[in-house]
Amino acid sequence: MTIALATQDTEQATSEHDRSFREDVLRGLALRPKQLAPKYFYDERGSQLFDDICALDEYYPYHVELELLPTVAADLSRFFRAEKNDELSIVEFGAGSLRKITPLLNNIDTVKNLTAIDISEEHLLNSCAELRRRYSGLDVTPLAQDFTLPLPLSQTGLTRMGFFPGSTIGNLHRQQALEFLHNAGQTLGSGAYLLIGVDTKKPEHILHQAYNDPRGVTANFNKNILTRINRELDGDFDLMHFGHHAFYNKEHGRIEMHLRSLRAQRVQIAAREFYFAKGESIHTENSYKYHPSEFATLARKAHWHTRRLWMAPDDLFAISLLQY
Ligand code: AVI
Repeated sequence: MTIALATQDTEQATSEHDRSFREDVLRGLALRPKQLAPKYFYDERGSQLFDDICALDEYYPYHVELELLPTVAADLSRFFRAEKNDELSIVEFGAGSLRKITPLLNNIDTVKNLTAIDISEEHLLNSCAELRRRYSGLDVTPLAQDFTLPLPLSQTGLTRMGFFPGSTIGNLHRQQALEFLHNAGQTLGSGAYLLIGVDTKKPEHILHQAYNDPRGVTANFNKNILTRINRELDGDFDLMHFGHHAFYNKEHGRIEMHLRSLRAQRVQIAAREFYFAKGESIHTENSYKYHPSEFATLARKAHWHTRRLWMAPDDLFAISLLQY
């Protein structure tokens, strides 16, 4: 029953998503500098490429967070028992391939249900089916939509904990991050928890390697957004004439990813024409890095209070438990 309803909503959400993709792309490429929203990386192939990035040694945020999660989960299990929160309902934002939930499900035996929200529908449905096979007593509900928006969740009477791993919050501008935290608070409700992974500031060479892997997986991930525009919006980008460019912007405390035009060229998209000068770039992604105290201050502005903080070795990554 729950699943049938979620699928109906999903169809509506998909056509809205197609419409906003077209509008966002046309608007973004008319801006100076040109820009595209990183949420559009994640079609089926983009989600697969992101999984390939996570398999790279250079992309430390994935491995480091995954290694920290069993410790976090064991602590959380004790924490919730001490707080007398017997049964838990988890809402995962930007669920992707749902790999990070596994340490929580393996260590906290009071999780009764999981709502998994992600924009990439096919990927999400496959991951949810897999989780249902592995955790037979767990009620799993997929929601294919933009996780940054507020969601009307039905009351369960259980303690609710949002889960937002992977430092995906880093892909939001500070104002958007505040809005996400605010919306998550509204979605989860007063007294709810949010377990959130946040990438930290660190020596630049580590950051540089993580976003410029020698095998070019990150470059392919970045360029996939052009392939998607070609396919879905009748575009004619020539991928050979765009280059991946990623660097740490110290002033803003973020990695920036760009697609740089390697020559002067014109591109048609949805019967519109866009001109690119040689060297002009499309800004495709920011990945903000936060000192833990900086992040706690941001969270507090959205009425979230830090209850616990776990740091990975060498302070490479942070996981915070917030309460609303
Ligand atoms: C999903 N997100 C947290 C990744 C990041 O590190 O900002 C996306 C990514 N972009 C390039 N590599 C990985």
